[in-house]
Amino acid sequence: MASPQPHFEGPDAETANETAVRPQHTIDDVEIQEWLESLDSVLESSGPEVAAEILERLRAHATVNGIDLPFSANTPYANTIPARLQPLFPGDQELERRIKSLIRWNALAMVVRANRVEHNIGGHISTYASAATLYEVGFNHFFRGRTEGFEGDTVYFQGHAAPGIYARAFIEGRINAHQLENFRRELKPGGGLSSYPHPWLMPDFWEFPTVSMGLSPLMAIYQARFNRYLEDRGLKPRTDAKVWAFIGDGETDEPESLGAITLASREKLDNLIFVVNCNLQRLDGPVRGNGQIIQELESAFRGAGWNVIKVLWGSEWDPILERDTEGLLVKRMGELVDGEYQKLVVSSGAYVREQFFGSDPRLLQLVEPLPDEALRRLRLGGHDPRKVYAAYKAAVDYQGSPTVVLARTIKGYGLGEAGEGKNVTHQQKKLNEDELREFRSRFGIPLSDEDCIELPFYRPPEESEEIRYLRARREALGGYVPQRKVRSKPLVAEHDELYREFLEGSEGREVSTTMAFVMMLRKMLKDPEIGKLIVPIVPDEARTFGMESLFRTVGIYSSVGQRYEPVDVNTLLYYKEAKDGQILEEGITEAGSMASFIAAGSAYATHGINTIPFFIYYSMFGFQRIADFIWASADMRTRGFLLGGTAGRTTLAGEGLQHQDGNSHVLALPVPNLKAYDPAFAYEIAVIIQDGIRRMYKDGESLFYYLTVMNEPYAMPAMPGDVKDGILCGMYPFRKASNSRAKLRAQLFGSGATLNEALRAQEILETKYGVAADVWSVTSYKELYNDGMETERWNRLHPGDKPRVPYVTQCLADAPGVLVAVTDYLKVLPSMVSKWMPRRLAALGTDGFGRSDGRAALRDFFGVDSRFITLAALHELLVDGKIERPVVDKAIKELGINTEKPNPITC
Ligand SMILES: Cc1ncc(C[n+]2csc(CCOP(=O)(O)OP(=O)(O)O)c2C)c(N)n1
Ligand SMILES: [Mg+2]
Repeated sequence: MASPQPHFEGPDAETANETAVRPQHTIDDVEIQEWLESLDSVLESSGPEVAAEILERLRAHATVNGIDLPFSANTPYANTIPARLQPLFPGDQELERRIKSLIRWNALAMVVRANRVEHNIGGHISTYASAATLYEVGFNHFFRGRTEGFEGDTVYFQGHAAPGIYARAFIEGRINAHQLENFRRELKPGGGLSSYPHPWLMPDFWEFPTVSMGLSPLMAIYQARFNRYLEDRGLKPRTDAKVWAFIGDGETDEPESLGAITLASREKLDNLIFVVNCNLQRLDGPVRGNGQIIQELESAFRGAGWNVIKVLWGSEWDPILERDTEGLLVKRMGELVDGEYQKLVVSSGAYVREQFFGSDPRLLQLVEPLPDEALRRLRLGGHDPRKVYAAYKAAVDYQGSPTVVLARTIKGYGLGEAGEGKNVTHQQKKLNEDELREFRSRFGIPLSDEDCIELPFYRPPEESEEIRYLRARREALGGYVPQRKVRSKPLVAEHDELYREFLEGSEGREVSTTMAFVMMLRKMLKDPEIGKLIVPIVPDEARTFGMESLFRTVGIYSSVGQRYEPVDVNTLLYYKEAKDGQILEEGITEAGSMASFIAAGSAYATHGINTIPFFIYYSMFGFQRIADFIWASADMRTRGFLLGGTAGRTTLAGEGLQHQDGNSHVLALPVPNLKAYDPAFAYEIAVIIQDGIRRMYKDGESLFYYLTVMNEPYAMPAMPGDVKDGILCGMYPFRKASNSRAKLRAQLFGSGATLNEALRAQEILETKYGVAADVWSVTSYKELYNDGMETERWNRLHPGDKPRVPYVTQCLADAPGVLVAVTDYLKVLPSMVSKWMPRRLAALGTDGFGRSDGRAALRDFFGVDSRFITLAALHELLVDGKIERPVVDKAIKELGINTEKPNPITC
């Protein structure tokens, strides 16, 4: 077999370099042997710490003497914990093996049966097959449930391993056979099981949505950090609870997977354990056919300061390794690339002997006493409970940094010809009769040849040893995992006082909605009930939003306090970091900030604490950039407020096309439990936030909120009467026409910053063209759309009942004249509700790329300023035959509109 240079092993690269400049000396085996023996004797007499110290000193000595040792963050391709340092396995290994086998069987049965009933319904066998031992050791010995007295461990399960987690819950008696039968068929009577971990679909079971790859590792890191934040701020007692994240080796290709690992080590998150299931395969084939994914990950994690524990070889290798006094076997292990390792998995013992051990006669000698069959059955570390237990034990005991366990496994383990280690295994969901019988026999499932091909779910009797053992283990560990429960108590106060001042306007003072929001936030932070629960989150944009005053008042969270005197210490608003700081200043990571938002917004369930996150960010870098995290937070029933700052395509002046957001309200449409608002005035924001806190934290609704706030200053009016319901439902009349008897009438709809343009147009229309226009504030097209759709749906399903009327239609029942809407977002927003309006709607919006320019120029460019609104109203009147063409021609001239300017969508 060809043995290309391994990518991450240092010595070979080193020798290759050296041969170019130095005469080659053959290494004297005897000399090497002597060095190894002396190291062994130090190890034996003085232990690993002294041995490590000597090696460190040797390395320093070598450097001083001009030996250029290449940098390597890798250790040899061997288990990090040698056999002699392995703790005793505390469980009943045989019984645990039987339980695991039953879970394997049921996991396989549920997927194969589902696909027999409904062709192509999907599901995965091979992921759990590779990870079963990794999970079972966790379930039997490590994952602690949430109890009254202890918060419990937090486990992120690999999404595609869900069948195994269901199968365990079945054996535990938490999921019944009917549900298993309806895996991936949730709509069947009596319910089924969702394909992957989805708290939205199974809110009593799953806690964390993990199946979109890369999200869970990042979420787990920020979850572990948020746990510390809660402790440092005194919101929960300090505990030794752990956050476990099980991820695939292929999954580590996602930039999010490794993107925040330095945060974890910087924050010394020894409450965090990653377990990477290194089956060396992803969906299509090998993860690194030409390299070594384990060594690559080791160097990345070690380089980032993590404690890395490799679990590569099972116990069967120990005696062979012991016989190998020259270190040849470990060297050989490091030589193969993953593609070769995969080949060994599917090959015979004779092939293993020839290709793996056959590279050196001394290696062959090591395994001479073993028959071929024994060579084929040399287990990998991730399938050996003793090795996995040792790794987990070391991981939970480790202090000072997070730990990653890199466990080598075989994808499709146990599937034999049906897919073990094969490239097609990821999608294997059918087994023929022989393959089923073989699987049954291999794992000792008590089913006959005939019965097993029917794939019955198998659960041993209640009083069986297996069930009693499994129950006892879970009891000892505090209950079942996963399990989701809302643990927080609802808030009680109404908070009217908090928001009252914002309902009264700014008395002519010009402020932006961002400033108004920050003032509100400042007040909320002082509130006796919710003050301490607020979690302000910023991705390095606090100054952009005028929030720097909060640095001083509530502090920026830092797990180590502030070890330096800040450069601006003499100023009022100095940069104050503190151990009990409240602001999460995440640095330039919207994804990380969103993960903090998720941790804080789900603490009501995870910790029983009603933390209320306010994550404020540059609105263009929200939905556009991290929509998948937002979707996951929706799935997870996260509560809180997302604030898209500096929002609006024409309101954020100067920044150009990458910054100016005309999209986010469209991108917010698909998220079902997200309320999205584009408020124009401070009182609208106050009403929305007060109501949002009530609905989420008093009434316990699974909602979250998105508000866009802008940086354009203008006077904030007082709330015009009691329009709270209108604000929340999506629209209300802001300013009626002064002359409602006029012959020419119009209705103008503005939102956010464009509301002021509509108000200016109202004036122009009235004073110059004799058109009396009413102006409406549309706070949420999404609310209007959902209401209209629901009304239509209900009417369709109840043709015999009195038809319901959409809210938009009700609002406009007596509203005369032509209709014009203007938004700083895409025209589709107003257009999507026009069908429920009494007449044709002219929609103005900002479709197209942005430009770097001032607000006035941008609003001219997109055609959304007061002049274009005026023109749109006049044109609608012309189409209706209410005015003559010369009026419109004249208006175009008077308004200074260039009729030949290009369409912003095409330029
Ligand atoms: C973001 C994302 N992209 C693609 C997929 C589709 N997908 C599902 S499993 C899989 C391969 C997983 O490989 P690995 O992470 O190694 O897990 P294994 O099943 O081998 O344990 C892919 C590409 C996904 N679930 N999420
Ligand atoms: Mg994999």
